[in-house]
Amino acid sequence: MTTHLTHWGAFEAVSDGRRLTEVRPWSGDPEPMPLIENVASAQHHPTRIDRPHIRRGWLEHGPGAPGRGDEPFVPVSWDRAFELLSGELRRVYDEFGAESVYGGSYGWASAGRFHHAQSQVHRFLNCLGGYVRHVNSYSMGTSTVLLPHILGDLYWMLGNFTAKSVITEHTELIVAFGGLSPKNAAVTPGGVSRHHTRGWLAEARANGCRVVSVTPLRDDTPAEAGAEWLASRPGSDAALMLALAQVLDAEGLADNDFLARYTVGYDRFAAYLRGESDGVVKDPRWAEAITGVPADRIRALAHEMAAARTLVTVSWSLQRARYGEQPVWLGVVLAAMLGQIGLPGGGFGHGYGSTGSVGEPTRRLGVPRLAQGVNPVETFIPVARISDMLLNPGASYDYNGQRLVYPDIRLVYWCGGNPFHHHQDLARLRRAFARPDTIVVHDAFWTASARHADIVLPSTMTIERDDYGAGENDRMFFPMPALTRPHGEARDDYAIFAELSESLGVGKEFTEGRTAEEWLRDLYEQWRADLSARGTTMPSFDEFWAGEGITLPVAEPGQVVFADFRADPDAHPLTTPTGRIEIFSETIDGFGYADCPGHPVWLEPEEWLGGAAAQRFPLQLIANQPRTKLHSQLDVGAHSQSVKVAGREPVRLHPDEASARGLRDGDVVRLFNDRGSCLAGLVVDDAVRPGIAQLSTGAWYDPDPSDPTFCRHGNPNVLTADRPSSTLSQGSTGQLCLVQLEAFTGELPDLAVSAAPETLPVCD
Ligand SMILES: Nc1nc2c(c(=O)[nH]1)N[C@H]1C(S)=C(S)[C@@H](COP(=O)(O)OP(=O)(O)OC[C@H]3O[C@@H](n4cnc5c(=O)[nH]c(N)nc54)[C@H](O)[C@@H]3O)O[C@H]1N2
Ligand SMILES: Nc1nc2c(c(=O)[nH]1)N[C@H]1C(S)=C(S)[C@@H](COP(=O)(O)OP(=O)(O)OC[C@H]3O[C@@H](n4cnc5c(=O)[nH]c(N)nc54)[C@H](O)[C@@H]3O)O[C@H]1N2
Ligand SMILES: [Mo]
Repeated sequence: MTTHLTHWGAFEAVSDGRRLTEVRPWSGDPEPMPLIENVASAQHHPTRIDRPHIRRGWLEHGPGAPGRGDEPFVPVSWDRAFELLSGELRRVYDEFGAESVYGGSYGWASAGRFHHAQSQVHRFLNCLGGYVRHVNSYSMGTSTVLLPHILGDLYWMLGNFTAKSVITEHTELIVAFGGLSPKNAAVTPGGVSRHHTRGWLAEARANGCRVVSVTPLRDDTPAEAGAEWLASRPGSDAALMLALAQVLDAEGLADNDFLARYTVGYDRFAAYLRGESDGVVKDPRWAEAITGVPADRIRALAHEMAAARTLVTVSWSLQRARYGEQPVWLGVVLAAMLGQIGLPGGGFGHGYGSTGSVGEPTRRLGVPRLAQGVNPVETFIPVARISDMLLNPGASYDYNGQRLVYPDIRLVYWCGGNPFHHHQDLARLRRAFARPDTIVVHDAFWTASARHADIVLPSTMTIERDDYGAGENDRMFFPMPALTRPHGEARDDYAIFAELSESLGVGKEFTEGRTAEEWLRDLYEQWRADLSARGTTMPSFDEFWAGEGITLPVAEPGQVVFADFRADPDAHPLTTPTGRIEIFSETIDGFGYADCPGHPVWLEPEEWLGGAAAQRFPLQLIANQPRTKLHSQLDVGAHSQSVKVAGREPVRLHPDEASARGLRDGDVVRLFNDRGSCLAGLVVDDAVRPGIAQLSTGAWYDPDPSDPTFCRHGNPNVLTADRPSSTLSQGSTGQLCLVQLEAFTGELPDLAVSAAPETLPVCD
């Protein structure tokens, strides 16, 4: 048995050299995840890319030839692929410069840290002179920009949020906006070793902790928590939070000493709560009409929060929506009004149910990584502005107090991500992808992004190469020796870039004369020597490689976030402009953005159940993270396939919504709005609030050949809008949009995406 790490857990496997013959969860995992079943079953699937391919039109007519996404591919040898790609890279860098290459290449790739695809592609492009990069993420793009203005750096917080063990011991009430999802906490970037969300919540409950789960889906919080379910309208959390704040303010429950000592701007916010600034008191009755939560329940909850040690936690999904700043900011404000920030088990959290790492003890050490080099290009985009950038070269736009200009992109290089999974409004993305001269994709599978590229290079899967890895804030550092040889002619991204950089005259810069095996050993030994100089002893590389993984030390097992700020705000100020929690931000106010003013407010989104658009499209689509896979990864794998209905992605609907449409469990249905439509397989479930259609992300986009707005498989991103959360953060809003749903009555179309695309005879 050899151990291997994925973003969704560690497993032990036996291999015959070509495939895994036995897979079982890592013995140290108390709550193993069935997602590991996707790996072996996908490895030799017909959608593996077995050799380099070039799109026919590009091969015949050169860069810029139309037909991207519609044409067959021509298999070529590696030598031919390197010749064509290095020639094209040379042309673009020489004629248009590094500012014309988009190498942001957003995506999760695989868990192993040396073969981390983004590190590899960024290092490679830096050797060539740099590239236009992206900032922020689809995960937390809105919070990443907001929080430094009002509370502090999000990435610091994610590693330092109060430990789950402290919550178990001290917290009496968790108010979880967006729930505490065990399916999401199954995943950590770089891997989770020990899953324990259910166990943690069961223990907290046994210790007297109550959970209120504010979400449209009952199972966003596991049964073990025994949670009260408040099924408010999606997109309305800011109104609910304002009403909770209004009760605290009006009924003398706010901690005024805390507000005076640790925060700035409460008065201006309170004037809004009280209706002094706009004539509308934000009381529970006002919020009931918006959220659907009874006013009495809101008032009582505010009292319960003030009477208990309360953790207010907001999932990341709430900010992946229009005006997504507001519920995050208000979560901070509520926690400040309760006066519990910096106390054990109280205060504000963000993402306890969004990833496995939040609330894990803060790890003291990083793990070895390959340096990415220096990118001299200053131009960047907020990551979710990809279509805007490609469609509008030279246009200017606002972001976080800056005025920026979109570059003119000639070449797009993607390695380790799937934009036709992650971006919104896929028909628009397709138009955007038609613009550049050349699109290059490395992937192990024929994803929709690979099918929309010109030069497609087959990368290995993580089980096919030597690596090592540890998840963010995870204590286990695993060796990951290759379990099998590669599928077909697949190569490691590192090997591909090594060869390309050689032919482009920067081989020495990229490889520094090392093979991947030499890098693994050298990076490890360098790390070990650095630690040894600081008094921490680690095994030699050979011992590590032959072992079962090592346990990394943590700084302190029971951290309490902002405890030092609470103890002495002058000695330990926050990193905000005032050093205090900013309930009113002069900086944000100074930007003058109507869609994100100087203090948190309720703003009505374009697409929500309380608005006019719901007359035509009466269901709120929840496009959340999938339970049976990570994003689009290994969608062809056994566990992902096990929940499909007639081969389509499952969509969940409340029994009343199903019967109102004459639909039954197992029916194939069509979801649609003005942007697009898709098929899905119906699952009728009363865990879903009425008014909701829950279709998780991850089904590979399978456009109808005559209509790219129609996905035959169930990718919700043909329906979502390519609108930013706000001008401030320009974050993704993929979580929510409005749709209608009906029976699908036509002949069920075959899926093209579950087979390799059409290929022509080899050309060399
Ligand atoms: N509607 C809607 N859309 C969303 C979201 C939402 O909530 N709603 N959530 C968003 C979020 S939070 C995220 S993070 C994104 C995720 O978006 P992505 O991270 O782009 O999605 P993945 O499917 O993880 O894509 C990773 C790709 O890398 C490939 N890969 C794996 N290992 C390797 C390797 O070693 N080398 C190479 N070259 N490739 C490799 C995989 O096969 C896969 O195609 O989606 C976003 N999209
Ligand atoms: N199994 C699995 N786990 C994952 C991932 C995966 O792909 N698969 N992806 C990982 C990644 S990259 C990320 S960024 C995180 C994302 O973590 P999150 O963003 O927290 O996860 P989601 O599943 O998108 O959303 C969580 C829940 O929020 C609820 N919700 C949606 N809109 C609203 C709203 O307006 N108000 C309220 N109160 N609730 C709402 C939905 O019911 C949804 O199920 O998950 C990580 N974990
Ligand atoms: Mo994410």
